[in-house]
Amino acid sequence: MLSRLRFLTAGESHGPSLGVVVEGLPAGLKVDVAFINHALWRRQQGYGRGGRMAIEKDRVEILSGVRHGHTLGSPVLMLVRNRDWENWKDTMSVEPVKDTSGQRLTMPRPGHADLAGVIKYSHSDVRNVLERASARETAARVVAGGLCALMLKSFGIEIRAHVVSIGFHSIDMEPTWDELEGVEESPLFCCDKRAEEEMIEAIEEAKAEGDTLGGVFEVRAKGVPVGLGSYVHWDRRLDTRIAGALMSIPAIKGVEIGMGFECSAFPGSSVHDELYPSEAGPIRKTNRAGGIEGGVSNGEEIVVRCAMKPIPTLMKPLSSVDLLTGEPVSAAKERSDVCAVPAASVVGEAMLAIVLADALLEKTGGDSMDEISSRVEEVKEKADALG
Ligand code: EPS
Repeated sequence: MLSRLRFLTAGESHGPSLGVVVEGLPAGLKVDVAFINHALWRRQQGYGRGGRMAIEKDRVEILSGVRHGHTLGSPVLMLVRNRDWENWKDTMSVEPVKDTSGQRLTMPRPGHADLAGVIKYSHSDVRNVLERASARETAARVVAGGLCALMLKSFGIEIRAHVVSIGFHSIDMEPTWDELEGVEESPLFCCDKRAEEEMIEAIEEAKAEGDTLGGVFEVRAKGVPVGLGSYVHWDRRLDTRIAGALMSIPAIKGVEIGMGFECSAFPGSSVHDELYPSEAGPIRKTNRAGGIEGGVSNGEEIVVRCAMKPIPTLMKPLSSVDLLTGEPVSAAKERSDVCAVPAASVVGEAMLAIVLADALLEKTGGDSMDEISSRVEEVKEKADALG
């Protein structure tokens, strides 16, 4: 899916740390650690988060690939330590422990990777699955995405996300780019105060009932030059790559770009973004395509929405089957979040940043920021020359 960048995360939810290696970034990128830590902080926020977030204070540690504040072009290895590891040293011990039979989890949670995971890897303990399937892994993605976002930012490309709905409660507006600034000050990263109040109430109700809630978040990118992605092959289309990357976020069940599913109900005259002449070349007055036409970025804001299912760990557990006895039981109860849609929106930003950084590198080539910089200017000038 990625053509110039590679990244690989590692780590279990209650192990010593999460790690990520990012490879393919140009040399000379200024690394703003505070920017990455701020993204990590935002991922921990959001009304409806559980007890774990009170324990963790996620911070990036850079172990390679950066010298004197700039990337070297070599693989960047980064860690986020799990503070909760202190409480899990025996359960998650790397060394063999004497008798683990008493600790074994055998009640898979419907909707989680638990059952398919134990069958796939021949595990006898659901913990061997859930530790890696946990959305804690997304902290490592936020770190990788933070580096990519820094590269994009230096070429004038910015990414912002916000929450569109929680359960049945949706915002009643289409926020402008500027209205998304500072959205993190809202406890739900939501621009619409009325909807935010309803969402908070819904989360409180779900919590009281031992239930969980999903929702929809939107991620946008501004300043993306024309021509990222391609219409010539299915796997080089920008929309293919964005949809795949966003779909890879745990609990995401749907991804749409621009008008998305809604465009299937309307005639072409109400869906396509008409072109008008201007001094700056052809312009559009609408952006129903969400910044991508024919698999290629068209210079408008990229707009992606993701539907997140409710978290499958319920305090009022669903029915399950004990894998030891085959008898009906209640699913395992792990400490969890009631709603993590705001957190997922930050992961959405990270995944979009990774895809766009990769597509920009593919378009502009270059081993160093200097080389890429002049190519980015050329690409932008070409679009401007139509004016
Ligand atoms: C998460 C950490 C986890 C969960 C959550 C995401 O911590 P713990 O398991 O110790 O409570 O809060 O994971 C899930 C919701 C899940 O389904 O796995 C995090 O850091 O984002």
